[in-house]
Amino acid sequence: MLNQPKMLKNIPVFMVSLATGLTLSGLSEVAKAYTVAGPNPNDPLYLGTPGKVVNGVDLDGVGDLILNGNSRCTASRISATHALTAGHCVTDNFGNINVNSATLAWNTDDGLSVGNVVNITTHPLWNGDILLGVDLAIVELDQIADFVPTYEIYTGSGEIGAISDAKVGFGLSGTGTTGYTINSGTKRHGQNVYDGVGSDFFSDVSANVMIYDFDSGLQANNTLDLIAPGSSDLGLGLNEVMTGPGDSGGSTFIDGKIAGVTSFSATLGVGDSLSGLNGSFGELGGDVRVSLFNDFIQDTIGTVPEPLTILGSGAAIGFGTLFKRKLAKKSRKNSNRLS
Ligand SMILES: [Ca+2]
Ligand SMILES: [Ca+2]
Ligand SMILES: [Ca+2]
Repeated sequence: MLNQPKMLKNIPVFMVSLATGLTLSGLSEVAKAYTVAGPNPNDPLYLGTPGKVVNGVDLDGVGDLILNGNSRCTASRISATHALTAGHCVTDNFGNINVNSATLAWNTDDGLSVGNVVNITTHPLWNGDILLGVDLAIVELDQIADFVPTYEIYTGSGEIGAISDAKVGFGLSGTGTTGYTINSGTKRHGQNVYDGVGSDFFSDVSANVMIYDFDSGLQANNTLDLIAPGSSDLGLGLNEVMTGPGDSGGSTFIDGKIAGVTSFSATLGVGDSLSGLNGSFGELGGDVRVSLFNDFIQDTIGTVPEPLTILGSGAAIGFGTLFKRKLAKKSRKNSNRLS
């Protein structure tokens, strides 16, 4: 059942965007996985085996998110009970939460941790439009084992041009030559470089999105450089990866922290080594720039003060806190508790 994950229940038909207008409108929200630059996706170089640490990042905190028993995304632990993923993993094309049940599993060198999702919160501005760069959701679990690593959110501003520590996900895999040909469900990782933000390249993509290309090492597939000369390098050799269906929601780490959440991939009319959207060399990827949304994330995972702690603090403070809690509740209308 999980061998052919339908990443998004309603994957729109991908529309090739014309290089002339340089827009990405109509592009499908694609899912993600890792297609790798090297000849063998099962090379240990790419496998996120339990206990693996890459460039200082313990990959064990990146988990396998199964939705409604029939689709897959990736999510990373960010608190005692929360994990960060992509909004489109848990909603329809209009941003409405459509998950009835979900589990999140971490297979670590200390053991297996599996929890049930009990609450889902999407970013208040998430409406299904991936080009806005607010494709974020936080899932709350009934339990997460203590041994699962918890990641911090990157809050710097040095993402563009930085070589990621790792991009991680459980999606379809393959090579840059073949595109994705291998089932999802295996954790893989690799690297890429954010060449710019969406608005640097496309008139209809937000600066909240960070864009990168899947380099083969040949200028012919250096897509971002082809459409914006001087903007992009020839890649990282065997370490270069692109996402595929199932990688959505996965993390890209910079300075050991979560800097990007996998949101979509795209193919233009230029640079793509294998026609169509299939994870081949020359395709583009878009990640949510997480540093811009730290307030939303901290608000969502933060603990609400218990009534007992305000009892002795005086009526005025108690009243103010109550008011704040009401506001907080109101602003979380995109939050769904699963039964
Ligand atoms: Ca690249
Ligand atoms: Ca490039
Ligand atoms: Ca392609």
